[in-house]
Parts: sequence; C-alpha cells; structure tokens
Amino acid sequence: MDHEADAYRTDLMTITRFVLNEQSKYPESRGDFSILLSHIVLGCKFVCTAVNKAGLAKLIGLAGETNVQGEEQKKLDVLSNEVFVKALVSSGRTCILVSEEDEEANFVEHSKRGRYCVVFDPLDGSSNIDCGVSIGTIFGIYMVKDDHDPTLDDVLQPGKHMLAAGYCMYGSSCTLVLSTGEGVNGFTLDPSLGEFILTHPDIKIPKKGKIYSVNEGNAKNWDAPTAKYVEKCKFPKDGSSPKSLRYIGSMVADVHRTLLYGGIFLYPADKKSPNGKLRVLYEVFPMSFLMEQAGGQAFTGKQRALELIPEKIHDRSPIFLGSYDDVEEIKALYAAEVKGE
Ligand code: FDP
Repeated sequence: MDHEADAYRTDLMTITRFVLNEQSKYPESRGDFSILLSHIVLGCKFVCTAVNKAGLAKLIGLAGETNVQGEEQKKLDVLSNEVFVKALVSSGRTCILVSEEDEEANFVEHSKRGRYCVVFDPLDGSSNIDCGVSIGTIFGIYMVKDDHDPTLDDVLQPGKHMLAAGYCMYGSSCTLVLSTGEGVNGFTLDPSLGEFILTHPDIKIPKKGKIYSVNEGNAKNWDAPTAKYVEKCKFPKDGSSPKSLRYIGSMVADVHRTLLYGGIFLYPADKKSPNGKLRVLYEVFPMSFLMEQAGGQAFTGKQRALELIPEKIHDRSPIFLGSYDDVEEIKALYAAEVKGE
C-alpha cells in the first residue's frame, strides 16, 4: 500500500487551510485577507453552480441590457456580478470595487469598509455561455493607501502593486488559480465536499511552449511584429517544428491552458483597436501577475505589462503573455521594429 499517497488523499489541503497556513507566516496579520478570499471563493462556488445549471434553469439568454462596453449582457453576467458585489461588500474588508459590468467604481459604504480594493470580471468569456465553453471569473486585489479616504487612484495603480490575483475557471471541472505573490497554486472544486482542494501546487509554466493562441481572424489588421511572430510560429526558419494553434476565445480557458502546457497567448493591438481588446485592470493585470509568478512573462508590445499605469478603470491594452522564451521572441521583434530593422 502506498501510505504516502493514501495520506495525501485523506489529508486534504483546502483553499481555506492553505490561506490560513500562509497567514500564519505573518504573525501580525489580522486575518482580513483570509476573510476577503473566503468571500471570493463563495462567489466562485455560486457562479460555478449557476453556470452548471444554466442550460437546465433557462438562465442563459439575453437579459435585455447592454453593459458599459456596449456588449450584450447575459443573465449570467448580471447574476454573477450581483453575487460578487454582495459577497465582497459583506466581507467588510473592501473599500473600492471595480467590475467589468459596472461603469463606475463602487465605493463601499463607510460602515462596511475595509482595506482592500478588488478589480474583477465576474464572468469573462461570456460570448461562450450559450455553447457551454469554459468561462471564468478573474480578480485582482490591491491595498488601499488611506482607508479613511479611498480614491480612484487606489485602483489606478500598476499591476505590480497587486497583492494577489487569480481566476476561477468554470469548465469540465471548476478550478481556482491563485497567487498571493509567492508562486501560483491551483485548487479544484470537489463538488461532493463543496471545497476547493489543492491539486496544482506551485505551478511553473514551461520555459518554452509549442502552442500559440490568438484570434487569427484579426490578422489583416495586425502590426508588423505580431504578423512576423505568428508567421514564425507557423513557418519557423530555424528547423524547429511549427507551433500548434489553440484558440478558445475565452481568456480564462486560453490562459489556463497556456499556464499548464506553456506557449503564448496574444491579444495584440490592430488597426481597428489600437489598444487591443482586453481590459487592463481585471484581465491583463491579474493574468500577467499569475504568469510572472509562474516564471513566465507578460508584455504589452511596449513594456512589461505589470508596469502599465491605467488612466481609467476600463482601459484596454494589447497583451502577449506566456512562456518566458516565447514572450522574449515577441519582445525582440518589437525592439527591432523600434530600431527600424
Ligand atoms: P468575450 O468577448 O466572450 O467576453 O474580453 C472578453 C473576451 O471574451 C475574452 O475572454 C476573450 O479572450 C476575448 O474576449 C475574445 O475576443 P475575440 O472574440 O475578439 O477573439
């Protein structure tokens, strides 16, 4: 009998236990972060259940509203946003919330205020809801500078100031990937226990990958470095094998695969969208934070993604993220472009 394996199966590392273990490394900690995270986990569990039931419960379909980005809003988007906002406010640990679904930042009322700012996309990849493709929640957490007087500047900070970031993917299993700035860990929801269990400890992205992930339908509008890079992926001149293309069109799922298998995920600028499509605060930053923590890189075409300073809460940015060596290649192409080579 493999006693070690058996011990592992019976000694479950839940996300709560994991976070409390981390917290115990900081004796001065008041446990506020653990409480905040438990409310985020609750939101993820709720959304996971709603997503799983969506087809049956006839929850899917248009809610008849349009969100701030001018996109059709689905009922699940509305529901997920409400659940997360309520869970975060009731944690008593937040002071500013920025959601993809809300035009304005939400300043939490004084009596329920805490020290954390949470930026989040409650249901990313929503165009995939109706066909059952994996979708997810993305979040990033900042600490407010002055909790008596929180301002928008507390969330308009570079991503490198985030204390933690993560996503929860609602797919064939429900997986929560989290970094508190000391590596990346993945937890899978055990539906019978209702608990997220540590299944992917200390995730490290392969240094180089064999997959590129991009919406090639935009190719005619790409700039030269992106076009050259994708050409290199398909027709490498150094004798290496071409890369495989995988594109789900749901950021959480595409990034999750990139994190586990390696490779590169691109949502570049193009002539029609000079800032790309993805949102800085609650898409680009959390995913870039996770990539760096896993040993990869994230680049905007001009700079390290986590050094961007957003001007508005719904700003967008081009993004190239993934395996260290793959991102190095696209950086070299942009550097050559600047030098006019
Ligand atoms: P969606 O429009 O379905 O909500 O930013 C949202 C997002 O999905 C990402 O999840 C996804 O990576 C990207 O947009 C897909 O965009 P394209 O359809 O332009 O490829």
